[in-house]
Amino acid sequence: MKLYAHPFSSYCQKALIALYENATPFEYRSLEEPAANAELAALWPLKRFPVLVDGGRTILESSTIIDYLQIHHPGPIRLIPDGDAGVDVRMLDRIFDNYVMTPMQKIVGDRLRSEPDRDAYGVNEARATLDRIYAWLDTQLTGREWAAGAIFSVADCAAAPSLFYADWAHEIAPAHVNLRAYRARLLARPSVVRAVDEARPYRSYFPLGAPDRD
Ligand SMILES: N[C@@H](CCC(=O)N[C@@H](CS)C(=O)NCC(=O)O)C(=O)O
Repeated sequence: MKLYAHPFSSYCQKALIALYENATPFEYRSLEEPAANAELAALWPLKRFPVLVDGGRTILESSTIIDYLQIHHPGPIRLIPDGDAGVDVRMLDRIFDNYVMTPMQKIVGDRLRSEPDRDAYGVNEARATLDRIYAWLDTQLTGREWAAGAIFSVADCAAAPSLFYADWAHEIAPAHVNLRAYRARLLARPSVVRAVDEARPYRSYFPLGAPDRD
């Protein structure tokens, strides 16, 4: 199995956390390497990453990669439970991607644009979305260890990098004690520690300036 990924990419960290949770063997095709970029372009014209290649099969989209791993390379940690519990973790996975990762990327991506191309309205909207989702998540997380309850799941794989970077882009208010404590628990989980540590050499890539913490 080959994973096309960059260590600093939030969606790649999501897939990497799933792989590290189960110590699943794979070849890391780092997108720091020009050859890996050329291979990625041939696999997926949108050149979004991560992309997983297993034999003749190409799997796009981080959530689907985690789904695929559980079916074809299962390990002791089942990140997507069966039945109704599976609905809960998939729902939260979509929420972290759509309402934490997307607005975070809007704020970060805007800073990479030249001044005349910046979108102040869109960035303000993204900040407002983050404020609303932080408040909602803070309530949801009352009494929970992980996103959906007691079991670490695909939702936590999505939550870890999205909250990691979102807090850098638009800080989680101190009043959101549940959410801040959850982010800290995620950052202490060994699979997440590994993904964050592998990305450390690339912190200068963060266009808003990486804060001196985490
Ligand atoms: N929905 C995709 C999003 C992937 C994505 O946007 N990845 C970013 C890196 S975190 C990327 O490819 N950025 C490069 C680009 O937008 O061209 C997934 O879940 O894998």
